[in-house]
Amino acid sequence: MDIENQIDLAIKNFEFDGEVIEKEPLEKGHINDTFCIKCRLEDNTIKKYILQKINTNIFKNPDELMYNIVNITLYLKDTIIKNGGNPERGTLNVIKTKDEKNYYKGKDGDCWRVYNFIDNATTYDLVENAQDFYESAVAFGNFQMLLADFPANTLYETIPNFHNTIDRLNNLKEAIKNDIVSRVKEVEKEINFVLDREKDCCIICDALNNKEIPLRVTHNDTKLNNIMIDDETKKAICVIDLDTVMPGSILYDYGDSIRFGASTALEDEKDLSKVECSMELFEAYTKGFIEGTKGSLTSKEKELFPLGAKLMTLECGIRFLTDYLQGDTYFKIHREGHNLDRARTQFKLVSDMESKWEEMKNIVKKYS
Ligand code: ADP
Ligand code: GN1
Ligand code: MG
Repeated sequence: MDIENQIDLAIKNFEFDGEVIEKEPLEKGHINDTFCIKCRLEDNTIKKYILQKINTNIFKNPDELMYNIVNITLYLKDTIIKNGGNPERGTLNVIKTKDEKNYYKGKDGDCWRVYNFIDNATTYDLVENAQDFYESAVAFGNFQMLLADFPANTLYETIPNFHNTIDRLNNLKEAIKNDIVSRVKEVEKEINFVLDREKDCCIICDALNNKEIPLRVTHNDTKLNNIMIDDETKKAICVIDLDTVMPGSILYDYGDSIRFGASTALEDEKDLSKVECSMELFEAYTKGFIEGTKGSLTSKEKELFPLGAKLMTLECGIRFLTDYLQGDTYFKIHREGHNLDRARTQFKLVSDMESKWEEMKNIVKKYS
């Protein structure tokens, strides 16, 4: 069945207010297929929803995935209400199917979920100013605080070893060995860049295993386009894309935000001379995240912040490169060589961070 038919069938299985008049694909995000569903209400006003086709090649167990998300969002909703906030804008809310299921499964095995649409808010692929990035940091820090008491043992691990950098490196080595689309010869420079940094890959895992840093419930995918910023107030109001909320290290969340948001260029910029890790943005995020977590971070965690930023960037580059070598089956691509371009920006950022290491450490110290 083609996607249009799948969408129409999915729509029939949810109780939308009003009449569905438009289905607009939203192109952001590398994983799921996301649509804005517009409905006309009786008074002629428009109400929007998010309809998402879950990527079941990646999330193999949608029951467990949606169990996590329903419980996390209900928990967030309660906490937001207790704190006097607006749960319709402060968290995703899962809208159940007509038969009260967390998602709809079509005949082809296609899985669909519906969320409230956070209107008059935007996700950004590139920071427009340091203040917005600071606001996103406070919100991601707050998100961490909100989840601090969430019972971690009730969460399924939706993607095992998600931020196990050693495991990611081993996958790259395997992809190099198999070279199924004969691309290894093109990327020797990139491969060597990674192999030269092999010894760094175990640092966060070792620190967790040795209990030098705590295991927390973390988001694990804290890039700027996974947070909605209110168009009017410019405050970061809602953390979205909750598929990877799992036990992890705070360094994953801090580091991934720096990787994406402190870059002076888009994640897939081809002109590497434009790609740098901005120290102004690094400082804005560090300040906001430490404020947002309200003193709950340990000194060891903060000490490892620069390393978290570097390692999350290296890891993401490793994943893009691996996907390139495996024929682009994981991340959505929109052009030839897209994953390689993405890998190259990540490695450029890693080198740039290495050259600014002392400055990064000093900035973290200033706010610790
Ligand atoms: P992916 O896992 O593919 O990254 P996301 O859940 O991040 O998918 O959604 C992709 C994009 O869709 C987001 O970057 C955001 O722009 C938009 N989006 C997702 N959920 C909502 C929502 N509840 N309200 C408004 N926009 C949303
Ligand atoms: C993916 O889903 P999205 O686009 O927010 C990926 C992240 C990567 C990111 C790189 C489940 O995030 O881990 O860091 O792309 N998500 C998953 O942009 O693999
Ligand atoms: Mg996303």
